[in-house]
Amino acid sequence: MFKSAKRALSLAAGVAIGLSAASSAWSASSLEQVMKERGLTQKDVLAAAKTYVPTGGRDEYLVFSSGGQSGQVIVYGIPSMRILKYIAVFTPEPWQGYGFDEESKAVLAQGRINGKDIKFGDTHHPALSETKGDYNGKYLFINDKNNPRIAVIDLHDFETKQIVVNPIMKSEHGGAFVTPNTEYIIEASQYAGPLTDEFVPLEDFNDKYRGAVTYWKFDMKEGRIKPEQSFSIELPPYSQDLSDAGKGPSYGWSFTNSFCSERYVGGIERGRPPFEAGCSSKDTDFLHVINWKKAAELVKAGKAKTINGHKVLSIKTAVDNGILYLVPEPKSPHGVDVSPDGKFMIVSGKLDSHTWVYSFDKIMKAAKAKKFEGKDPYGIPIIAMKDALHTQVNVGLGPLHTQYDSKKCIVYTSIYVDSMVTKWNYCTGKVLDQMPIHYNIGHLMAMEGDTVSPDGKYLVALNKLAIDRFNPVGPLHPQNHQLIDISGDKMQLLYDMPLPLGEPHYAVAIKADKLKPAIRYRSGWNSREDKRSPYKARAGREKIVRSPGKVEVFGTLIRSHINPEILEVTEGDEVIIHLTNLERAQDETHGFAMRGGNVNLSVEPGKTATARFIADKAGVYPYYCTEFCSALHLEMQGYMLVQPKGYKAKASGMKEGVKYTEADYKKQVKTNLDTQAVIDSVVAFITSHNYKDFPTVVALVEDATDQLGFAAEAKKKSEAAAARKDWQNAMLWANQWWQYQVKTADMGLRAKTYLEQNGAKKIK
Ligand code: K7E
Ligand code: CUA
Repeated sequence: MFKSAKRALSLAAGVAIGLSAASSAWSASSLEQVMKERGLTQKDVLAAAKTYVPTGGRDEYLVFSSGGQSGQVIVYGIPSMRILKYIAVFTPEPWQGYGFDEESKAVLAQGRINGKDIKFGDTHHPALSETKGDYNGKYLFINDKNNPRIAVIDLHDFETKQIVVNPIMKSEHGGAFVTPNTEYIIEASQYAGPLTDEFVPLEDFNDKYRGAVTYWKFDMKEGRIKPEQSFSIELPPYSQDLSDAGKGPSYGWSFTNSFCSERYVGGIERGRPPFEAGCSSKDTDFLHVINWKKAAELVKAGKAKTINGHKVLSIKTAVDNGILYLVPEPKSPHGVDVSPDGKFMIVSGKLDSHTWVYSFDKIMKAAKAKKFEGKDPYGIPIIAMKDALHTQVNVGLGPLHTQYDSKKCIVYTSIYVDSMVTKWNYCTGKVLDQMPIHYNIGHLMAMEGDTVSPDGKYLVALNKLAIDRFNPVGPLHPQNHQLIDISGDKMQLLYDMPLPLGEPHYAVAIKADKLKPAIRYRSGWNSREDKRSPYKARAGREKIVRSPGKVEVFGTLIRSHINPEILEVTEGDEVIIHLTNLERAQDETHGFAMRGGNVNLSVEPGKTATARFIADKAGVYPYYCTEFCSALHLEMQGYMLVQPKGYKAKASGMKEGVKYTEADYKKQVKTNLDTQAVIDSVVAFITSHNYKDFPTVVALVEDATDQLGFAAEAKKKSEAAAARKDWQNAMLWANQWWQYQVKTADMGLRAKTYLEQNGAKKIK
């Protein structure tokens, strides 16, 4: 009865208290005592207080971190560093049903290469969509270094909607970076290759291998990349690296690094020194300076050639039209980061101890005056370093990436070899502070640090190694993100967070209140394509459609049953199961899993998802809901019966385990009426308070009202059966009526507790 629901709730609370009580520190009464027992210093406690988010609290920033070899995106909060989600992108991921339902299989299929399904991606650089150089909270993009691809994630539901394969690159690294209004998503190649798909021997490297930078056109309204409006610029085979887009005065331009401009091709087995020797022999490499705005006009004017169906501007066309320049940059550079005001670009050479600050203004002046120090072997004009440089600062050995503070001219550079962060001023060229990092920092990220208006506050060091920072878990270690307080003059280390999911190369942090994710889908929604599913089913309209060799189910999910519960098919049938989650309640996802065939769906409220498979072996296949959705979740089950060909069903009906009497029915009805009285008292409490001021409670009340409606329907069926003296069905429907009441009571109680804890006021 209702009491049992209450008991279950208090039981859960008891368990939670028991757990915390197990730690002796918790039971200690004073802060000093806890510090003593746990060996914490004052500094530790201060750091803890700066990161701790009390139960039920929210983080100020959300981070989207690359998931490296997992092919996913990791979402976590700052300052708490609590992981909130892994977004499946290039890789099948069962929890989200990604790569299991037919709808998401279609998304992954967009990323096929040479007709092959690619089940792995190496994600490096996430980028948030921007308007006027600021994050608008709408979309996230991320690249796949291994299989040159870019994915589009919609932040309305944190799902991957599109994957585009780069038609000319064989490898990439310099993606994804966006232009200030997300006109384009920039993707630069890494290891050079022929732009076509043919075989070309390495002996032809200088002549026939090429790099490129692709500008993917993005339609913000539709939320999709438009491949037919996208284009690339052919570049020399220089191993292009990271990119960044200009803004403000440099709007319309983009910048791409390179390494191995020596164009050295290794070959240890041929007795040649390895790549690493030949790729670092010169003192400088090249920064590519490209006018993407003019390039787009040239493409429109028909100046591009077509390779693999994709528009490509040749080096010659780019040079002839003054949209491509080179500037020497320190040996083996990694990041290029444009300042918030768009006037400077900071570049670091991994094999150097300096960061080099370039002035966009100086570069433009030299370009206009045609003041070049020469041309590279491909005819691209080279602007002398002295004509482009603003300043050069000694920051430590192995500088990689730079992020901007909210304070003018203040930046933070990750120093790989010396394993530290250097804080410095790029206007004066002065180093201000240095902090050791454990161990070997790669990227670093400040809050909204790559926008036109960085927030400062926190910095995260994305470290390559964890070594001894955490409890050992075998030879494969997690990665370590270290949270640093940058609000003062000196940097303060606050927290170490292990990330056990691939190598997160880069991350971006957005103010959490800029995101407006949905809590449910519109009913019958194909979330992967963002449109109403033609396969949606409504309550009471579920059906099974049969044709020769095929069974198609239009079913529903709602606490706590799957409709259909019995599915009979014939061996060899193609089975297609469309399931719609009828819930409107927040966080009432149902799953659907069946033995033996990779059948696994995640169906969030409102969603319609499809499983398709061949029932190739006769037998019995239980299926069930995989999310603990209610007290009767375990009963959210069913059977698929795969009958052998030619099977004839037995004539007799199903035998039930228990025979019910009129007394059973009456007892159940009494329980139901008692439960109703409790529900009524909860409802009275809620409606006598200003519950409409609490959106959480309004949602709970909506859900409870739905459940109560279902209860009323079951009640009717039970009473109709009782009138026929069919005590079996009367009792079963009375029980169903009670099941809905329990769900109602559960919502009601949650709403009541919420109101009590959040200071609701009595009205009238
Ligand atoms: Cu690992 Cu940007 Cu791909 Cu640097 S990247 S460290
Ligand atoms: Cu639905 Cu468990």
